[in-house]
Amino acid sequence: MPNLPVALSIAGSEATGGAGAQVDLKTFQAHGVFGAVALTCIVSFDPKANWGHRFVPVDAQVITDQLEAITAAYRTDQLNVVKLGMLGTPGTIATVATALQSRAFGHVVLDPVLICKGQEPGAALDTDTALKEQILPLATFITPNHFETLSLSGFSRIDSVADLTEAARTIHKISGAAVLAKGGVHLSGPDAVDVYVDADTTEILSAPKVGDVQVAGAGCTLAAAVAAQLALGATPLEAAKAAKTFVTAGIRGRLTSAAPFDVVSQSAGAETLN
Ligand code: PXL
Repeated sequence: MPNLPVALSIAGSEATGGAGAQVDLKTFQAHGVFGAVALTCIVSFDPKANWGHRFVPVDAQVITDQLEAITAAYRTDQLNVVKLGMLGTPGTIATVATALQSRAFGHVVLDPVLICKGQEPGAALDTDTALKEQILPLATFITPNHFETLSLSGFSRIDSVADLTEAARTIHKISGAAVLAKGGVHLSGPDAVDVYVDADTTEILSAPKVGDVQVAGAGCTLAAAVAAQLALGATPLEAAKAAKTFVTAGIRGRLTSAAPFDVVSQSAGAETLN
């Protein structure tokens, strides 16, 4: 029996389980990939303050310690894929960049989380620069949403699939990574359109929109599904397509709660896997 593939998530905890490391582990598990986590921060929504984010960063040394334990336990042939979610502060970005430089991973899937739904865009400015300078060059696969695609490409607006394609190409040129840029509900029309770009391929991935309200955790789920597929040996384009199918089913089967956003169900996504 070959060993299970292992994937590493470097991400934050979102206590309700709708985003972050919790989503990464559930998504890895749904794919039959063994998950390890180095936690970067702890997010607790505040139901008394409009479900705003209470954010506590994990100490840099503790992040380094977690990564030391994980990389000592799993050698490169077993753990070849890392997925990066919310890093949250410039200090954490520097710590993670250093760790990634000292251990080779075949695939570094970057979900370039700048802000979460409901946060003010201004909160992203300092992490934005650090992420671009230190993490982007290390990524092999990037999954920016509409806002992150604007930020990483420098485009002032993205209103069409053609704009999204040009912006994805720009991010590919800057980073060298495969890019899966997500139009989501920000582009009008009946379909949720994502654009995949790598050195050889530009491909439009579309699926009918499931309503026109955003569901939380979709970005985390998509990037984690890409990471899991890569750990299972898929090509980047195959991983992008399978991850889109997984997240679309997960949105369709979403979970409703007293929180203001519905969240993706990874169990519903798992039904797309055989
Ligand atoms: O969905 C982005 C995201 C990622 N990671 C953590 C989060 C959020 C949004 O709330 O809390 C930990």
